[in-house]
Amino acid sequence: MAKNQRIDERCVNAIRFLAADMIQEANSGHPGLPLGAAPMAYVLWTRHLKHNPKNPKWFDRDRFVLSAGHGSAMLYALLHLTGYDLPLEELKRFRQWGSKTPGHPEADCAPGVEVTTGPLGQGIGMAVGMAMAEAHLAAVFNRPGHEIIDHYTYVIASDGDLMEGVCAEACSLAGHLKLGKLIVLFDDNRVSLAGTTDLTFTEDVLKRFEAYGWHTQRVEDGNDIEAIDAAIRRAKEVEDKPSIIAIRTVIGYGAPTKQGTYKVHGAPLGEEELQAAKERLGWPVEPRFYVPDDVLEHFRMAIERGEKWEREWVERFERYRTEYPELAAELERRIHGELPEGWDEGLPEFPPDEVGIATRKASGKVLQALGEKIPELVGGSADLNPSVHTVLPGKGDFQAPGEKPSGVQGDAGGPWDYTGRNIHFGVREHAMGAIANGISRHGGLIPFVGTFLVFSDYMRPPIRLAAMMGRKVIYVFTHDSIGIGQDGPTHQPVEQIASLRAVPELVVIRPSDANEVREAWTASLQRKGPTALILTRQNLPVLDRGRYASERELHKGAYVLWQAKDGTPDVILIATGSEVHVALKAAEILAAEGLNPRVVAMPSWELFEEQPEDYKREVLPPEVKARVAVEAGVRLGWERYVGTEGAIVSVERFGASAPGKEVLEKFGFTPENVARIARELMAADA
Ligand SMILES: Cc1ncc(C[n+]2csc(CCOP(=O)(O)OP(=O)(O)O)c2C)c(N)n1
Repeated sequence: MAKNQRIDERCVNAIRFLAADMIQEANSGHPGLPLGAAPMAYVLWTRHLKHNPKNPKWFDRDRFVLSAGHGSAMLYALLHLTGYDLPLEELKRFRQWGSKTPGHPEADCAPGVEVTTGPLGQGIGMAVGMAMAEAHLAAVFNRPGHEIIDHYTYVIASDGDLMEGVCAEACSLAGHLKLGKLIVLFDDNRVSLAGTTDLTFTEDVLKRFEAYGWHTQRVEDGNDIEAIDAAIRRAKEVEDKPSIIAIRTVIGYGAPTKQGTYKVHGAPLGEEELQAAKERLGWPVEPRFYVPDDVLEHFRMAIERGEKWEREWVERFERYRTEYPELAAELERRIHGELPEGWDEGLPEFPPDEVGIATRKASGKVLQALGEKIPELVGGSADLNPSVHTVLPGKGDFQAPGEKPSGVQGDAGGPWDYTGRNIHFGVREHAMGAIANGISRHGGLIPFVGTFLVFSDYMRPPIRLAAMMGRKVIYVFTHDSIGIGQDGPTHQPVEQIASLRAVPELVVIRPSDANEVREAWTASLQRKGPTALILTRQNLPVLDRGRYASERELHKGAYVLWQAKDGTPDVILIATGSEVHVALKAAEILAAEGLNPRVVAMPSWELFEEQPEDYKREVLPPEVKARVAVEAGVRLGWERYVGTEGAIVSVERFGASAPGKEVLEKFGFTPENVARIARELMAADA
C-alpha cells in the first residue's frame, strides 16, 4: 500500500512538473491549475477514464473535457504520459508556432483533445451536449444485453467556468434531463485570475447544483487521492442525476511563495520558485521535463488497458452485428459521418406563388422532410418552436425516461425519452450553441438549433468555436430584418448578418424563396463546418424558376437571377433574402424604361468566394460599375461587391416599431427607391 502511495504521489508530481516546466520553457502559461488539480486529473485518468491512447477516436471512449482550458499544460502532460501520440518534444514546444501544444486546447490538434476550450464555460456547456449525445445514441442503438454505447463524460471545471452564465444554462438543462453519466470535477481553489473568489463568487455552488437536480459531493483535501477516487466511484453509481464533486485544492500547490495566490494563476513560476517547488515536493530539480521510468510505466498501463477495453468492445460489437445487422450498419454509417443513401431525394418543391410563404416556414417543411431521411438530425430551439419551425413532428421529445407529464404542451409527439430527436433547450441560447458543439463533437449526430436572428448574439461564443472546430452545426435564424415589424428595434436584427459574415469558416446563407431554402439546407448538410440560415418571418413570393434562373444556383453563393436583355447589363442589382424581390421589381421598372438591368441573387458571400474567378466575373462583370446592393441590414462589407462607385440600400440605425411593410418602406426598401438609386448611378456613370 505504502509503495502504491509513493507511485501515486510521484505520478501526480510528474504531471505537476511537466506542466510547470512546459510553462517555464515557453515563459508563458498557467501553472496554478495543473499544480493544484493534478491529483484529481491523475485519479480520473488512471482509475476511471475509459480511453485507448492508441485510438483516440474509439467511439465508446469516455469523453474528457478540460473546461478550464487555461490548464492546457496539464492536459498535454496527461496525454503524453498515458501514451497518446504526443512526444515529449511537443511538450517542449508548448505554445510555439506549429506545435501540437497550443496555448489552449484545440480539438484534434493533439490527439485526444476532444474539444477546443479556453473561453470559460464553453467546455462544460459542450460536455452537457456530449452527455446528451451519449444518452440519445445509447437509447437508440443499445439492445438488451448489448450495451454498445456506454460511456461517461468527465469535466474538470474551474471557478471561472462555474461563474459564467453559459454554465448555469447548460447545467440547469442537464439537471432537468437527468444526465447521469455526466460527472464534473470542480477545482474549488477559491482563486481566480485577478484575486480570490471572496471578491466575486461566494454562493454555495453545491447548493446551486443541488437545486438544478444534480448529485453533489465535496472532497475536503484535493491531494487526497483515495477520497477523490471514492467520490468519482459514488458519482458513477448515481445514474439518474449528473454529478458534481467540489474538490478543495490549493492553486499553485507546492510553489512556496505563490501557492494560494492569484499570482500563480497565469504566469510562469520563475526559475527560483519552480526550483523551490520541486524541492518542496521532493522532485529532482534537474533535468527539466523529468519523467522517471517507473512513473512512465505506471501511466503507460493505460495503453494495455485501453487496447483491452476497445478489443472487448469490438467483440461485443461483432456480436451485436450478428444479432442486429441493420442497427450495426446504421451506427457505423453515422460514426463515419456519411449521410444516408438518397437523403436529398424527394424534398419539398414549392410551386411558383405570388403570395408565397415565409422562408422560416419553408425551412420547417424542408427540415421535416430531411428529418424523415436523416435520423441523425437532432435539435430544436430556445423556446421558439412555433416561431422558428424547428420541430420534427412525431420524432419524440428528448427527455429523461419516465411518465410524460399529463397536460404537457409543446411536445413534438412520439416517445418521451432519450430516443427523442426534438431537444427543448428552453430560453438558453448560449447553452444551446455550446450543447450543439458538444453533440457534434461527440459524433454520430448532426445538430440544428434555432432562435431569432437578433438573439444569435447570445450564442456568438459557441458559434465561433463551431467554426474553429469545423463542426457541422446548422443554425436556423429567423425574423431576419426590420421586416418583422411591430416587435420593434430590440427584435429587429440590423448588424447581425454582417457580424456573422465576419466569422471565419462560418457560411451564412440568406435564401430568397422557399426553393432556395431547400437548397440552403442541402448545402448546409454537405458542408463540413457550420452554416447559419437566415430566414424571414414574413411571406416571400415563390419565384417562377421557368422565368428566373434555377434555385440550384444557390450552391454557387451568387448567380444571375434575371436580366432584361442579353449583353452587358447597364446596372447590377445585388440582393439577398427578402430584398431579392424588391430588386426584381426595381429591375422591371428599369427594364420598362428600356434599360438593361441585371439582378444578382447573392444568398451567400462565403459560397460565392469559393467559386472560380471566371465565374465571379461572369456574375459581376468588372466593367459594370453601376451596382446597387440591397439588404435590410447594415452596409458593412457590401463595398466589396458594389465597389467605390456603387450604392448600398441598407439600414444604418436601429429599426422601429410599426407594421413590417411600413418599416421597410420608410427605410427605402421599395422598388421605386431602388430603381431611382440605380438611375442616379447610371447617370453618374454615363
Ligand atoms: C469567457 C472568458 N473570460 C475570461 C477569460 C480570461 N480568464 C482566463 S482564466 C480566468 C479566471 C481564472 O480563474 P479560475 O477559473 O478559478 O481558474 P484558476 O485561477 O483556478 O486556474 C479568466 C478570467 C477566459 N478565458 N474566458
